[in-house]
Formats: sequence, C-alpha cells, structure tokens
Amino acid sequence: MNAPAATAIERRLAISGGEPVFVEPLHVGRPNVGDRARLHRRLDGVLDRGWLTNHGPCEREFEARLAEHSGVRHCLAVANATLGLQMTMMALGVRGEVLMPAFTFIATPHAARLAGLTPVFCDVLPGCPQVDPADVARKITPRTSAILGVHVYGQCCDVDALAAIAREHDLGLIFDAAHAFGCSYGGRAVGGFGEAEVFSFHATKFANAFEGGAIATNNDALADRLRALRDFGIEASGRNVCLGMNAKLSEIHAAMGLTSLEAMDEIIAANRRNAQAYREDLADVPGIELIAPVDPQQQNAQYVVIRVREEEFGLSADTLQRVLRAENILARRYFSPGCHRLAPYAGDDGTAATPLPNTETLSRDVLALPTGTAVGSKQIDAIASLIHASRQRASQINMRGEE
Ligand code: T4K
Repeated sequence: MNAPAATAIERRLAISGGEPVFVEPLHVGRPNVGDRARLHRRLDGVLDRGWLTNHGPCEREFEARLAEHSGVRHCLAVANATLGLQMTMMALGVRGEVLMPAFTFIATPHAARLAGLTPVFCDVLPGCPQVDPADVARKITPRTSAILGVHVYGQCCDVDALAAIAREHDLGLIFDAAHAFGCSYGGRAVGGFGEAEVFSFHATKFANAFEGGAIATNNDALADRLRALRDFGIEASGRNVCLGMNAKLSEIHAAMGLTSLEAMDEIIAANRRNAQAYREDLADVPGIELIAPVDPQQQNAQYVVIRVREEEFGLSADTLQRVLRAENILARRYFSPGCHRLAPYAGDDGTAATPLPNTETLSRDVLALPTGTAVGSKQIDAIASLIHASRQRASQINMRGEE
C-alpha cells in the first residue's frame, strides 16, 4: 500500500514547496483486483478452449451471476455501459426527448444522442446528487418519450416518484445504474426497476471487467431484442432480424468480471470501512460535508464524495483539489461541470441552454476522494489531516497560492 511519507498537519504543504505527503499518486478509481491466481486460471481456460468471444462460457456464467445478484430474469453482458444505455433506448423505440439529470457523467447524454434522441437536462434536489422529480415533471413536453434516471454514486434516485411520473405520462423509464451494481432501494436490489437498468463494469468501478457493462431487465421481449441488437441484429436462431451493433463482451473481460464478483463482499467491506473512516476524520471540519455514501448499508460505497462549502471552509473545491493534487492525492471533480455545460450540449463558451441552479452549486462544490482496496485508514488519516491543515492555512493559500 502507498504509505504516507509524513503526517500532514505540522508540515509545509506541497503546494507551498513542501515534500508531497504521498510518494506515489493516490488515485480515485484504482481498480480492485480480486484473486489473481483464479483470474489466471480462468484466462488459461479461455485460451485452452480457443473460444475468445461471442457468448462463450465465461460470458454466460457472468450473466447468470449478475442476474442472480440483481434478482432479475435477464442480465445481458455488453462491452460497456454507454453502449448498453444506447441499445436500451433503441430497443425500447424511444423517440424525441429524454429527460435526465445534468449531474452525471457525460456518457449518459451521449448514449441518448447516439441513439438519435435529444437529452433534456433536469436539475438535482438542493445539495443532493439525485435528480429532482418535480423538475422532471415540469420538463415534459409532447416530444418527451422517456425518463433516464441516474443512481449517482450508487445512491438511488427517487425511483418511486419517477415511476409515478412515467406511468401518468406514458413514458419509458430506464436507469443509468453505472455506479449502482450491488446497491439497493427500499430493500430491493438495483436491476429490477423501470424497464431496464444499465450497470458499468469499467476498470474504475468497484466490480470490474476491465471494460464492460450489463443491461438488467425483467422484460422477456426487450431482452430478446437487446440480444439481437448486441449481435449485429442476428437473433438466437441465426436469422438477421434488425439493425444491430457489436456490443458483445469478450471472454477475457467476462473472466475478469467473474473474478471481481467473487471478491465483491470484500471490496464492499473495504469501501464501507473507508467511508466510515472519512466520516469520522472529517466530522469536525467546518464547511466539509460527506455527501456520498449516504447510506453505506444500501450502497457499494464505491465513491466517497465531499461537498466543500467555500464560505465556511475558506477554499473552493477547485483550490482544495489543487492542494491535494500537489500532495499526490488525485481527487476528482465528479461531476463538474454539469453535462449541460459540456459539448455538444452547451455553447462554445460553456453557456447552458437551461438554468439548473442546484446543479451549478453542487458541481461547483464536489470533490471525490480516493477509496477502494488500494486505500487504507493510514492514507485516509493523512488525507483528512491535510484537509484540516488546508482549512487552517486557507487565507495564505488563497492570497498567494501558498502558505
Ligand atoms: N453513466 C455514468 C453515471 C458513469 O459514471 C459512466 C462511467 C457511464 C455511464 C459509462 O460507463 P462505461 O461506458 O465506462 O462502462 C471514468 C470511467 O472511464 C467511466 O467509466 C466512469 N463512468 C467515470 C465516472 O470515470 P474518467 O474520464 O474519469 O477516467 P480516467 O481515465 O480519468 O480514470 C479515472 C481514475 O481512475 C484516474 O484517477 C485513474 C484511475 N484509473 C483508471 C483506469 C482506467 C486507474 O487507476 N486504472 C485504470 O485502469 O472516466
């Protein structure tokens, strides 16, 4: 493990010319690797069988395990969540406008745009990363045909409220569950809500397949359409039935995915321990609020995210990120700016078509901190004491960019 070189509080901050606390960069999104020996055995099996892709045994087993974990009838492994979202909207025949939060990764609106749709951005609830159902309802027009909710940081959006709006206005309901495999809502596993939910198993996710995703659904007809769509439009009988893409997951990816799933309990336990350590260490820092995970028991705790209130803390989230980066702590601004301020959805200068005041405030203030199995309590204590030290020296940092 990347041990801190010295305790932070008494030393000169690296942004002011001191030695960085960490010798090696400490990343957000460091991959969790399960049992390497098992992975190697699986990879040998793939090579020995000479069956590298196109729905081999690892992919089929991965799908079965995912469906079992999420309590759904179908879980289709796909090359990544972005393609999974695009395919789902295509298979559901979504047209026109899709309502979604702007506070998400850019993949969410891109998937809709790639499916030929217009993303319409909605605001989040005040101080909270979840979409505001009232704003979703307000933005419905005659061209709206679906709602795409996002379980940001693995914390579910208001599934019940969105389902009620979708029912009332006869809209499709899909969830971007890229962060939410292994999470639950009201005691039910994520996967079975809406018409479909899409997981990501990218390297940075707590369970990873190097690259990968999965579409979970209880709708048999939708699952059949998605299977054909994933495979050039060719259905199980071998007949070409529709336009299709290549979104298959290779055996090597599925082998990693399976190994990762086996380590899932251990990874979640490490994430929850880390989240608790951050919560305790940062509890008495004015202006710092831990906004994720909110309820670690219902979440995979994959993201630890703080909100930095500049008026109380003395530094903006941007400046704190620079202070931490100088110490080799590569904190990330997930998600800043909101998608409504990014190309191709904004003007060239980042001006947004729609004002989203809560999204603006939240994206100005968020900072994601390192967690996962590569991070332990020693590192968290060092990060927290640096955050304490940054507050104490905030005015000097702001004045001169140094102590
Ligand atoms: N919907 C939502 C809400 C999402 O957050 C995402 C993806 C998607 C949909 C689409 O899912 P996929 O199509 O990817 O399955 C990263 C991930 O690439 C992306 O999957 C993820 N969300 C997003 C939140 O984070 P970047 O641009 O921040 O990646 P990058 O390369 O800067 O890496 C992030 C951090 O992880 C760095 O600190 C380095 C570290 N890292 C990364 C990789 C790839 C490693 O330590 N090892 C690695 O192998 O997007």
